[in-house]
Amino acid sequence: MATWAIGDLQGCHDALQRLLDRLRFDPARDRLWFCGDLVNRGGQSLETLRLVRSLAPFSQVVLGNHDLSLLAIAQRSEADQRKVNADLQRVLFAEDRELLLDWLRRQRLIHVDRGLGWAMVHAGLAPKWTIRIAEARAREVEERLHGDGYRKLLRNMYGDKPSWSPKLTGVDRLRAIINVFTRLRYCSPGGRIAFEEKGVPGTQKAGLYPWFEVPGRAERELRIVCGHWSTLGLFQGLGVHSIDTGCVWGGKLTALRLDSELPDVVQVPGREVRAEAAVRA
Ligand SMILES: [Mn+2]
Repeated sequence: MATWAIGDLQGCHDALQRLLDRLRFDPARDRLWFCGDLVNRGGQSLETLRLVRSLAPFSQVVLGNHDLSLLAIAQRSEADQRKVNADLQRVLFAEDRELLLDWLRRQRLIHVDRGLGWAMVHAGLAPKWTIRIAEARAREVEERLHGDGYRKLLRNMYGDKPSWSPKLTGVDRLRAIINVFTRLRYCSPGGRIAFEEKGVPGTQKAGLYPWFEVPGRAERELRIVCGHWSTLGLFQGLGVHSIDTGCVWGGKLTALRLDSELPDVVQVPGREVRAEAAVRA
């Protein structure tokens, strides 16, 4: 019995298959946690969604910004859906599109397992959020996303503002919660997200901190596994394990074992990328 968290796949089906082989993943015995961003850019988003959905009885998935973006695009006109990249179009025009997108929409923003001692989010947590507060904020979005109001939410999801504040209401509140869970890397001590900062720590503007290093941040009783920050690479510190190791950019795909005292890391080569194409967009 092993529980493995797996980093951002971004449509890299072959790398996931390599990793499952390396882990000798056995659904009768093992469990998987996927950190989100299952789709986009890797060229095999359709196959990746099919495979991860087939593993649903043995897995937990949290939503990433690219997953939500795919769900939002799927609400647009057919003409607009034809304007997105070929990798996402293969999902949008697949015969099993509704099956895959309905399943994706029903995933969560945070997964917590107190018995195991871990929580999983795609990007991060706001400075003042304990695990319990984060769960409550996530439930607000999930209720809307899993229910009849999901189309309206997806239409109004995009935008960098406002910053999270407990006083927010309506769609502004849900957008701010989504931005924290799925897009955060750096923020101010007050929790304003610096969306433009994507580099390694040390390259950010003064007054900004990686979300897990913000002075005065809340105590968190569980270890946190997350993805989203490929330039950070494999980072393990301050109770945070960040495991997006740039699979889609020709880096590695990482699995982190969660059910052992000392977390154990397994990596396989990511997507094959020609040098000139390996420029991060
Ligand atoms: Mn992401």
